[in-house]
Amino acid sequence: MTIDIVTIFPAMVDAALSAGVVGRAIESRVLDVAIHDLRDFTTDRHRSVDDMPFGGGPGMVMKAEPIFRALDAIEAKRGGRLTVLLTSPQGTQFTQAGAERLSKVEHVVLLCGRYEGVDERVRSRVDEEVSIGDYVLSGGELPALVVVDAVARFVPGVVGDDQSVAEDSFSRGLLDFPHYTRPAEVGTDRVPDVLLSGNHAEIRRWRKRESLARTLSRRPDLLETAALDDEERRILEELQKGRRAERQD
Ligand code: 4GX
Repeated sequence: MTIDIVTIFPAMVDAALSAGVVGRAIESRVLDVAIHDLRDFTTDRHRSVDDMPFGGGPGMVMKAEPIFRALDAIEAKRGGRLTVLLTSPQGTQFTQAGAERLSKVEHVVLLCGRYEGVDERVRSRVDEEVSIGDYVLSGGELPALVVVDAVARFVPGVVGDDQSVAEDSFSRGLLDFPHYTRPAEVGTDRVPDVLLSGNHAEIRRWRKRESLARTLSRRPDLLETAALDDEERRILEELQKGRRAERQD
């Protein structure tokens, strides 16, 4: 897949994309990511990307034409249909399922908004408006980076172990189980015996139970849509029974 990012802070986006598994995937050309400085698509002496809002009021609005010229250039370069995303608090919530769906799209473009937002006419070229959560940021760069990271993990070859992507807690709709590494004892705090037992069936069951217990106590909403197997359903029943008993006394 190809990802084009349009921003007024290309250095910020570039720095973030050079680290970790995503950085390695770009370097090894498993992922084709290009960063475009919106100011390169301006035509005035001051390279203006924003202007005052019609109707008055505080703040500035991103101009439509530099964005249109950037999209035209990307379209010409990619030579196929673009799927244009705008990151904004008005968008539909970005989820793990959304990340997986986007990872199958050939050409994705991320528009990073700044200021009060973009001229409304830009939306005629936007396919999806996505929000990464209900809080206000100072620009769309961090949301775009969040989208790139979550989407890239689904592209074959980006994460070393495909198994770990498939088994990722959120892909299965549950919270993760606890992890431990050496040493087996930190002060008096010991690793659960089962993890040192070598009994892999027991370990698998313990992890399922921990995942389910955490999900039940922290994110019960996830249990409505989680795809549970028979064993998980049985363990969940048990946990719920235990919690009901707890509340009785
Ligand atoms: N999840 N922001 C975008 C400017 C803006 C506003 C409207 C386009 C349309 C955000 C979020 C977020 C702040 C990024 C406003 N651009 N984006 N920016 N939360 O808060 O995605």
